[in-house]
Amino acid sequence: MAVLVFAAISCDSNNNADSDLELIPVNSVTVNGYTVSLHAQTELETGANHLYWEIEEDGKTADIQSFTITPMMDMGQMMHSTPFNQPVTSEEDEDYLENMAVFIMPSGEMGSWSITFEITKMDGETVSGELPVEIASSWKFTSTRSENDKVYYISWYSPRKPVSGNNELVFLIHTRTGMMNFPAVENAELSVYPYMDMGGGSGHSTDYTTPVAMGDGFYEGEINYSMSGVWTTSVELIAENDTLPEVMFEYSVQAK
Ligand SMILES: [Cu+2]
Repeated sequence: MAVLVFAAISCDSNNNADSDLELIPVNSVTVNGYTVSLHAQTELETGANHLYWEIEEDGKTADIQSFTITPMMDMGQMMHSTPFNQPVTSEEDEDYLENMAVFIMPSGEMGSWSITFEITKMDGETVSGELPVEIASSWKFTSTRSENDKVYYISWYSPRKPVSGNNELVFLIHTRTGMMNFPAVENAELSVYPYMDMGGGSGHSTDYTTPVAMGDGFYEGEINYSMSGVWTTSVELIAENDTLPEVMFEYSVQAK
């Protein structure tokens, strides 16, 4: 489902420079003759990332039964995972297995990330390993907490590169039910407000439609930026009859 949503967005937004699959290498490791290479569209960062995996044996795409992953952050006192799904054949390029991972913290003094993987070979034997990854901090991710301490992770999914004029406005929302469990929040309501501060106490909003639930934690709307420059967008989440503390995204919109 996530892949379908992504594909739909790519087709709709002809202003999007990365709608063609252009990948950069992130990291790779060889275990028992299998080389596992991770690619992505940009450097990995907090919020939603599409991960593209290539598994090779003797320089050719390996014939395997399955490939599964688990992203883990080691924080010394504890370890935790993050919202993610398992790789499936990419619809954009079938040479890759593709999945999405929403990294909830950047790498740094707090801890380090790695993605553990398991390959099931055709004979049923398994090969496992891990790939360290570096997660940069980005403006596209934030979180908010309810009074009874339930945490909600809010990812700014689209536009990844906001431009003046019309953009798909898509958020992705998850919660946490354990250190390894981060389910999508499917039936929340969002209240958003884009604003441009023009200085001297004046400012303005712009045309937009409120993102609505599309399943799998995706909330889709549209935004039409009337100007390039620095914008903020506040997001208020109403989940389980609870209105959560407002969060704010701040980013710059490029002239088209
Ligand atoms: Cu962490």
